[in-house]
Amino acid sequence: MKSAYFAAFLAATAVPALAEQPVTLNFVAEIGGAAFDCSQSYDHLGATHAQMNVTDFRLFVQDAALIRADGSQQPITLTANDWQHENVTLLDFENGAGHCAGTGNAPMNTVITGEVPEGDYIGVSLTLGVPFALNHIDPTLASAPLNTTGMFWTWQNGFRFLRIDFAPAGGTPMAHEGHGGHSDHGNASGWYLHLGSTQCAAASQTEAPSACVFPNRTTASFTSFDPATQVIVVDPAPVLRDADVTVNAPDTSPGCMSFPGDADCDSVIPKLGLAYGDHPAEAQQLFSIR
Ligand SMILES: [Cu+2]
Repeated sequence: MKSAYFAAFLAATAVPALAEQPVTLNFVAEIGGAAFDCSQSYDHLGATHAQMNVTDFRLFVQDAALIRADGSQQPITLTANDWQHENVTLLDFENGAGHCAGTGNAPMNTVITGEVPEGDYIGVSLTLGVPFALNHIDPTLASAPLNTTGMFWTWQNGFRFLRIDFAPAGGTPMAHEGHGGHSDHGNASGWYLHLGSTQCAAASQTEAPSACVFPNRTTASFTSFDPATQVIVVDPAPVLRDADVTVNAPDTSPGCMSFPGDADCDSVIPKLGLAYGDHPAEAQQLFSIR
């Protein structure tokens, strides 16, 4: 009697094996609607329609998910590889050639790959960021892609979630050169768009923080998206539309690096979907679908 009850209990609680279906999210990088290429220059950037080279173009995406018709989200179980670890993917659109020879490297990745339970999905959601639990680690000891030192900021702040670096085309010098608190920038000869967590309180510079005042993770959701036929476009031009990328605010990081009190960020961070100082968040304009 007791064993029969136990067998029935087991049968009732056995989880049927759900078939999985592979999913690939394809990304394309563009600058003002033109395909991104390290060897190109791009016109009409920012409020002054500047001509700029792009010298780096990489970003971390966490928590990629497909959306069901009822609005619920199915996290994508990522394929573990050199570009993906747990729930984070590094997208790398630069090939280390041309204008990207300074900070870039040859490998590239333009996809998120993984699987979801078989089902009907109508949309996609993703977050620009590195999860807190993975963000404040030692990159020299971390698994790929979190060993990408070109994306590492400081222990305290963690990784740059987004790194898109601009330099004036034709060698035109920047009007002001920033005097940021970073030790890793060398000559500030460009306008750098870096998003990451800021004001992360820690006991010391080499200890992980317990929290950040400004996590600066931003989510994009598209409720009608077919991974088989559509792409996710990453384009910083709409984000920079109202910024002058030919000047750096004096005594701040060169360009906009998310740190509080940098006038170069006033019109930029809100267009990433995040509040900045007394500038409220706007709809994010970095990601779109096509
Ligand atoms: Cu920086």
